[in-house]
Amino acid sequence: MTQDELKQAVARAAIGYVVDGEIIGVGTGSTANFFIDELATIKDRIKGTVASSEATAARLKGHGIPVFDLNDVESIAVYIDGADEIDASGAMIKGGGAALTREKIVASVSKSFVCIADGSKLVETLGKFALPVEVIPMARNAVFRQLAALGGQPKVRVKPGSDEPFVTDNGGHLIDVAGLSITDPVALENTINGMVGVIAVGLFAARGANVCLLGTAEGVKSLR
Ligand code: ABF
Repeated sequence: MTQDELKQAVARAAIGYVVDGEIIGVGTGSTANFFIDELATIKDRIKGTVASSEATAARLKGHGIPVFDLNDVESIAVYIDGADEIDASGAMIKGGGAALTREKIVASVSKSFVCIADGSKLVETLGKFALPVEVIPMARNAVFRQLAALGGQPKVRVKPGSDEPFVTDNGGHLIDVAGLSITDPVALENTINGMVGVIAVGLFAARGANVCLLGTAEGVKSLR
């Protein structure tokens, strides 16, 4: 099976976690996009969605699926999203798709977090994927120096074909930190969150996934 077929399989399996009549939190990325397309086939069963990025909101609206502002929502039954890496405990690195901050916000309000990923995302120790950190632009270089002091190799994410910093949906810049071996994800998440100027770090460890559906050649496996 191709990687896309594996992603599509887990996206289909995630439909089983959709709660009828409720609001669903929806992630960002190619696997989440497959989930959105599957969700469209049962859109009459749900009240609506909260999106984790402008791109996800546009795709949902394109299917005629209601998209609510999080400030107008009391609770979210389940959050369904991809990941860049996930370990056996359900801790994740997210943010390759530049949506980590809103993903973390929507996940934090959701009763349950279902991660959907192709099997290649499962790792023993997080960190092979460069850890994304969203920062307030004026603090970019100050945070960059602190991240380098952690022993990683930070790099400012730039716009394609440019050396201008990429700008997120929230007006933030992104620093991707390579070379970290994250043996204590919760501790590192707290350390980086404590750096002044950091908006969010792409470590979802203090609140990881409750369920992780992995697409493999042998079928969809539930990690947790
Ligand atoms: C999103 O899913 C991002 O946090 C993460 O980067 C992305 C994974 O992308 P894909 O599903 O395309 O592999 O939640």
